[in-house]
Amino acid sequence: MSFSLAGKRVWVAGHRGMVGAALVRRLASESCTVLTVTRDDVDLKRQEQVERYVLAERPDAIVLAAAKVGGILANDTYPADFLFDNLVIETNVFGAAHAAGVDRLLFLGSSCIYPKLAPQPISEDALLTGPLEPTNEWYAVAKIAGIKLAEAYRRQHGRDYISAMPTNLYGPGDNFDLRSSHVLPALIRKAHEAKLAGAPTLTIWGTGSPLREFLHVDDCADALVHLLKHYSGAEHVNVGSGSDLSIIDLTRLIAEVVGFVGEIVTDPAKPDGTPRKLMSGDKLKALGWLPKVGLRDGIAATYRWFLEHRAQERRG
Ligand code: GFB
Repeated sequence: MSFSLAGKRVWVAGHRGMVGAALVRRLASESCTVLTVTRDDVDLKRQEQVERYVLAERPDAIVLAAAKVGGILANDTYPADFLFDNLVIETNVFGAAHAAGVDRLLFLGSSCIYPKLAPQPISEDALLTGPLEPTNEWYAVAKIAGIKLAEAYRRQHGRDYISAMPTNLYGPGDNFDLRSSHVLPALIRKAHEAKLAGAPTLTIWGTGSPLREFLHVDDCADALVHLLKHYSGAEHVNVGSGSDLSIIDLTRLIAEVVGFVGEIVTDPAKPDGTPRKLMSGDKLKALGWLPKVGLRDGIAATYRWFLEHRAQERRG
């Protein structure tokens, strides 16, 4: 299968988010026109605004990277927001795309769609084979609905809509707010602040034993463009790095990169979440794609981005 991006108009919905911004950077090297619109002009939660925009702009393809996202505590604390906002964004964008005759759409899910105790590494066909992880089931249900929307429009209307399931992502543009962030940016910030303060300890949430797979967002964007150009099919495709590590080992690695030399302390009162969610990358590999950014290099680059961004914030 081949979908040429040359001369095409591609709308990146959610271009201000970490993934959307990486996609815009990556698509700059394709000979296509990238369409973006801010929330002030088009609120993706307002159906008529989304319909009007898509009808007016007539993109040839849409990448739906807009979503309400957050780490384990945010997911657990705001279940209604994670379920409702994501469902509304998805139904609005899929509905507007179909109504305007847009025939190509790439939907982004998340590795948390899989059952909490799925056999590892998790292959695509594990979807809906068991109960979800309770801390993020609201978000997972919304993302499963998105996969099913893509599949349903394909089945009923012959639309070429596809879905990708990225693993835990990190990189430039990440959220470093400790209340809502994912673990990797949270630990970069905690390690940095502990180093500056000369603190003897750094506290991480949970037991430190859960295993997580991480992928740099630039690798993710590259994989998504690859899928956009080369994949058509009803089944979603996992997008991961192929290896995982424990949260405690991740903390040690981040402490080393940042230069924090104190002790790492666990806080078992905070949730661990799913014990492991390493995805199988076989399908994407068979489609001819492999990741490039190693975890240590990716963390170092993200730490540089964090320092630069903070410096800019202070100057601004
Ligand atoms: O990245 P994270 O928030 O989300 O947490 P999930 C991963 C693991 O890191 C959990 C631990 O076991 C956390 O308890 N952790 C340790 C920390 N210290 C910290 C910290 O300071 N901050 C955070 N945030 N975690 C999310 C889902 O699950 O993954 C979403 O809730 C989505 O729906 C996303 O799927 C990719 O990996 O557990």
